Amino acid sequence: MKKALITGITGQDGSYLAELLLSKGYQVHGMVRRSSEEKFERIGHLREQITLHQGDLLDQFSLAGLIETVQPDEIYNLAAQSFVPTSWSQPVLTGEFTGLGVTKMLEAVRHTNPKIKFYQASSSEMFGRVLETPQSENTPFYPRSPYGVAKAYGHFITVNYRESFGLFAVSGILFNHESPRRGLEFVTRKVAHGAAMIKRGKWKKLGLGNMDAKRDWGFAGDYVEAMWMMLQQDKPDDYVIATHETHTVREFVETAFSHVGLDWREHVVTDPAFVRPAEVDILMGDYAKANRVLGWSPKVKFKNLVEMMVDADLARIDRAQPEFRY
Ligand code: NAP
Ligand code: G4F
Repeated sequence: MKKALITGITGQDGSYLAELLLSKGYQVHGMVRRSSEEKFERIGHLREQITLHQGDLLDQFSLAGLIETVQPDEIYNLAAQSFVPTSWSQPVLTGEFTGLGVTKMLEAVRHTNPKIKFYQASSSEMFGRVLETPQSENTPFYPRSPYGVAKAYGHFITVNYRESFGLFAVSGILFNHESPRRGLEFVTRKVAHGAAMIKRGKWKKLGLGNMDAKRDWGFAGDYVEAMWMMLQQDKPDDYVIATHETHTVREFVETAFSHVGLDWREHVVTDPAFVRPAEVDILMGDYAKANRVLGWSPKVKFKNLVEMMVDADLARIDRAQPEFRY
């Protein structure tokens, strides 16, 4: 039985990845931060099948100790400060979690067991002010936020440890991926949840920032499969994971509101508080390499994704259940 260790197991991707690995017969271990209150809603349904260990990306010794204890075959490093706007208000913390945290993980792997296969959660945010469209593994980076800068560091340190020490370390350059488990502050979930609240008469208005921004949105359940596939290859390499489609935030809003029979123009207002100091105007990924080498392609299309998210929020409101209990 293979053993996997997931950092960030309480997050959106961590929960889908844990489900996938369990379905493949893995023994799944997760690293969680100590908190005064346990909030493990996304993995609540898996608690009896997984083992959780306390650790923190800021604490080098906790990482090495954890790897020593678990002795995993594969590590998926998903933990990060992942919300772009927070990276402007907490740039140092973001650099330490999202950037230096990767080096701490790689050092722990190198000194504990260099045979462990390591996945780094890199991001299309590294392309930032894009130098070409669509973006591929060969497109240079031009990050536009402290988060993007930290991810670029995490990407290159992963490549560097592969080349310097021969680690099986891969960087998955994943474009935006969403689901009903997405955090409420991200625009897709904010819109899906807002449309559902307005439909049920609980809210009247929804304030958004830049609706002209374009993103390549896929389904998180599809994307965690690509993470696993990257670690099953004979050779470590880096891959773009995307849908090769791009849509504006406005299109997402239109699709969500029309799904519940509402005219978005009557409910959505612009709120400058959500406009960023620097924007990533357009992302669209070319996943040809992942398709050719891994045999991966996205399954869920844009419209289905939007409708899935809105339906999940409607159901959640109707059951009056707390966030993420589904
Ligand atoms: P998420 O829902 O925000 O989850 C982030 C996870 O990281 C949570 O489990 C969080 O734990 C954990 N974490 C944060 N700081 C930590 C620390 N110092 N020590 C230990 N754990 C810590 O993010 P996601 O959407 O699942 O994304 C997973 C990864 O992929 C992230 O690295 C993200 O930057 C990257 N990524 C995401 C996307 C996307 O579109 N979703 C695209 C490209 C890359 P708590 O529950 O304790 O907060
Ligand atoms: O949903 P977002 O906050 O995601 P963003 O910034 O693209 O980052 C996500 O994807 C990255 C991959 O490219 C990940 F690495 C990262 O961890 C995260 O998962 O914003 C998407 C777009 C932006 O252009 C933003 O300006 O939506 C625009 N937007 C417009 N109004 C808004 C809002 N974003 C948020 N969060 N809230 C708004 O009200």
